[in-house]
Amino acid sequence: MEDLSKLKVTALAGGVGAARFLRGLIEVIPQENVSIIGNVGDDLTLYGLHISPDLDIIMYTLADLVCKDKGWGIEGDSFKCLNMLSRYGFDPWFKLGDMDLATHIYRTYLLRSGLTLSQATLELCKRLGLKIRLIPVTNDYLRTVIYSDAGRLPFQEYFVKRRCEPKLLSVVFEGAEEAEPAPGVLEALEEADVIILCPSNPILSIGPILAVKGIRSLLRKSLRPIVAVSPIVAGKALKGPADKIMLELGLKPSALTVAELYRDFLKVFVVDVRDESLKPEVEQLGIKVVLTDTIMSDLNKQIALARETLKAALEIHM
Ligand code: FO1
Repeated sequence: MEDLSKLKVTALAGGVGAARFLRGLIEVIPQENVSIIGNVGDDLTLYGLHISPDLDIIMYTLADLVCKDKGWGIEGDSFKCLNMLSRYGFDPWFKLGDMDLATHIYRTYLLRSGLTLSQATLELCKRLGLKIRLIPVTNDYLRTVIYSDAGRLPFQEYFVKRRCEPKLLSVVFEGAEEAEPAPGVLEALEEADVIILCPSNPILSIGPILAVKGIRSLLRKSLRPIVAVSPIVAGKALKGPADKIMLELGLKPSALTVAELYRDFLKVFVVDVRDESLKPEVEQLGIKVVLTDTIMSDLNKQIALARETLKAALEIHM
C-alpha cells in the first residue's frame, strides 16, 4: 500500500457532510497536499455583505472553529449585531453570528479592494492558519435557484427562510454556462493523485460545481481514481434535505441514484454497510463499490472514513 500521507488529493465539496469528511482527511494527509473545490451556488448578499456559506463551513470546520452541533457558524458565537438589525426593521432569517459577520465583512472588504473571490478565500484561509488550498469553483456569478410551487427562490431563501418546505420543481444553476473555473481549479483536478467527491448533496452541492464549464468533461477524461462517498444511507440523507429533494425530482433517494448521477465519470463508490444490497446494481454501472461505516459521529470516524476512501481509490488504480 502506497504511503497515504504522500498523496495529492483534490476534493469537490459543499455543505456540512463534506466539511466533516475533510476534517478527517486532513488528519490522514498533510493540509498542503489537499485542494478543495468549493460550491458557491449557495452564496448570497445580505446587508451589503458577500456570504459564501459552503466555503465558510469548510474553513471553520478545518480550523476547529465551527459550531459542532449545527455544523455551520462559529462555536459560542453571539447574535448581538443581528438583534440590533432587527430593531432597525430587518427580518434576521439568516442567522449570522457576530464573529461570523467579521468573516463576511473582511471578505467583502477584500472583494471591494479588487481581489477575486479565490484570492479573498486564500487570504481568509491563511489568516485562520489553514494550509489547504480552498478554491471556489468559480470567481464568476453562479447561483443556485429553486423553482418551486412557491415560485422562484434563491437557494438560501428556499433552504433556510422557507426550510425546504415548498415543493421543488426544478433546480437551476444561474450563470453556470458562462462561468469560468477559478484559477487553479482545472489544474488541481489534473494534478491530483486521487479525486474525491465528498458526501455532499449531489444535486444542490456538487451539482453547481459539475455545471461549471470544463469540470465534468475533465472528470470524464481523467485517468485518475475518482471516488465518491455516498451522502445517502438506507434511503435517508445523513444531513440536509437530499432525500426530500430527490423524491420531488422523481428520483428514488438511494445510494444507487447518487451513483447514477455520477456514472459518466465515477470509478469507485464508498457506500455504507447498511446499503450492501445495492452493491450489485451499482457495480453493473461499471463502478466499484466499497462498503464501510459512513456515519461520521466523531473525529475518529471521520478519519476512518477518509482513510477507507483513499484506500478504496488506490486499490482500483493498482
Ligand atoms: N443554515 C440554517 O439552517 N439557518 C441559518 O440561519 C444559517 C445561517 C448560516 C450563516 C452562515 C453560514 O456560513 C451558514 C449558515 N447556514 C444556515 C448553513 C447554510 O445555509 C447551509 O447549510 C449551506 O448553504 C448548505 O450547504
